[in-house]
Amino acid sequence: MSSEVNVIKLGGSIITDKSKYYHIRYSEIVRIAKEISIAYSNCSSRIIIVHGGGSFGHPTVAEYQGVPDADAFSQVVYYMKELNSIIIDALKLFGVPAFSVDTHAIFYRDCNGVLQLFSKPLEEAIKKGAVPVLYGDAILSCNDFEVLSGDEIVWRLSYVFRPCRLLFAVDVNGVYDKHPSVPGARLLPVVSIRDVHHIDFGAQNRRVDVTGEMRSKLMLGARYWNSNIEEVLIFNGLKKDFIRASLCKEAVPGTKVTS
Ligand code: IP8
Repeated sequence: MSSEVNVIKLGGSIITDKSKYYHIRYSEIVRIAKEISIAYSNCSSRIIIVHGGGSFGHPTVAEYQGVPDADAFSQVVYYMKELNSIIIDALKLFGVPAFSVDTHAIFYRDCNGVLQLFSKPLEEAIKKGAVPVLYGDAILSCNDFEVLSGDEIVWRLSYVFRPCRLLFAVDVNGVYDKHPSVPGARLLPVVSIRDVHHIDFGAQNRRVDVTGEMRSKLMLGARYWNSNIEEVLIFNGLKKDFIRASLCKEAVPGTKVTS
């Protein structure tokens, strides 16, 4: 059993179908829950799961054109909790002691733009072998409401857990130097967050996504990088056994992110 905390982000596009509204990918969720359960029993009980908004969060935010008021806030939270419950149900089906942590209840953006977090419950849960499941969500900020991406949650949690591994399970094989459909596009085995501005993300971010995809994942890394981070991996969470293998520290094809 390894001692570091594994923070794994389940991208919204692997747990939902983003081409439709409020559409769950049940078979993928069940497979993922089973893989996490095997990893929990065999390799690491120190797991925090964060999932994206997928076809629950993003269309709701798009419909309201952001989170302009209390009504929009309430609706986004409502749909995200629906999605979160489905993930929790699947994990519990496979015996993972997962429990929901409402992002909007522990995160707050202060007037200096700093993302404040009440992390104590997460720290205690990890010590006791419970598996917190957070999600991209709407949160309260100094003057307004805003969307907090699951990616930023993952990077922010790296300040709390030492050492930690950050695992991003997405629906592509990793970071490419251009869109994979472009002839000659290369999967990058390693990306330094210092080189992020050289990558052409334009076509990689073609879907409707209110928080941005690969680019913002890496830009956030540049902002949050710190010495607690042992490893950052972006890999294809739709490939069978990759999620289990990543949690068990086995080699998984993908892109390693370095400082
Ligand atoms: O899918 C966004 O989280 P993400 C959450 O991790 C909402 O970017 C509410 C759209």
